[in-house]
Amino acid sequence: MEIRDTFSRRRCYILAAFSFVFTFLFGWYGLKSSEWHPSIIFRCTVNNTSDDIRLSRLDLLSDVRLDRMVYAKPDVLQPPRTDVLTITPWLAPIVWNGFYNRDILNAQYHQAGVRIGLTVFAIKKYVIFIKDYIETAEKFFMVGHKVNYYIFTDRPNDIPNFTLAEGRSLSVLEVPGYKRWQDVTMRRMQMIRDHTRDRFVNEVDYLVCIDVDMVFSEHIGVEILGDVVGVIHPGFFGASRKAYTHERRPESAGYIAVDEGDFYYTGCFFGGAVEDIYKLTNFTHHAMLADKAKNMEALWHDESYLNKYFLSHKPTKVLSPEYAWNNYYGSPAVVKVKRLLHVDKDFKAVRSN
Ligand code: 5GW
Ligand code: MN
Repeated sequence: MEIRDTFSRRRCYILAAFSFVFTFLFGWYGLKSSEWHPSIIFRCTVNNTSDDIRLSRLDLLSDVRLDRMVYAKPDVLQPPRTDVLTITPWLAPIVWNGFYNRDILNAQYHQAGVRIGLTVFAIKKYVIFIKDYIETAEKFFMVGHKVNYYIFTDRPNDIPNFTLAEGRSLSVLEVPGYKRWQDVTMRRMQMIRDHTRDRFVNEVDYLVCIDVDMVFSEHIGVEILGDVVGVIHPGFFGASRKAYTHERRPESAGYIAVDEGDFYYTGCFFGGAVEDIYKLTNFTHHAMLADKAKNMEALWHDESYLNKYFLSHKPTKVLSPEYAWNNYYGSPAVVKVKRLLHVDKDFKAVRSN
């Protein structure tokens, strides 16, 4: 009797100590860290593939809980800046430095487990740009999120090996190098369309399409994501409609009248939800073909057709020229941060076949 009493009391002590340690450890984890963020628990229950159950460093990167974040209250009467337009007449935000909180956005998109594809073309001699492009993208592009790089090239052997951060992958897609440079740039639309339909829809939620003759020089993150995303050309943000270099011949499929057009969007950077990129690239490719049938080509090639698309399919998010800067345009006061920079091209070296 006595023996049994002692035994069960000891067992009771052990149990109590154990449950104390257990509660303490898990309680502390729950409060202190985001490893047990509700989004992760949610993802573990809905996705039962082993890959998703294993917590990776990417999951740990959500070091903020959306419901426990401390930040300055948005002030209705005090906009952070008053020097630039921040919303279009169709109520799409225009993204400028100073208006958004990266932590909130990261937590939101992380919770959704967003997957982003970055397409880039390195055809013929333009392969020389790819090294700096990918290396700087690793530093500044969507850090902490899932990223697939898709490099389209006719010279797969000239694409170097890259060491990528966790959650990021790179695919080299072999494509033809068109003879005329105009075709090299314009056919990008067709190639993005085809690969979107055949592959990208199964792999990513958003696609971002950026010229290769660029380097990432500052943070570019999930603030750029939206269904249809265009970037204001750095040479035209202060220009009048008349000065926009849209295609002005009414016969062209890229035609925009002088009293129409919202912004002059750059052709070097566009993005959107993967389904919307299919529509955009399908439209612009068909516009190019329609002109080709008439033996025409719009003034600024794919850029002209892209601007035409955005006229009737207005971007749901517009990026300021911070996102496609060119030092040729100097350093105007409104551009506080240059996030993506055009590389000065040695035209002789890259444009002769
Ligand atoms: C070559 C000669 C003249 C114009 C373009 C090319 C070219 C473009 C090329 O030989 N290879 C190639 O991959 N491209 C792709 O098209 C690159 O992704 C490039 O960034 C994009 C647009 O051409 P860019 O960058 O020369 O156009 P701009 O308007 O930025 O000067
Ligand atoms: Mn370019």
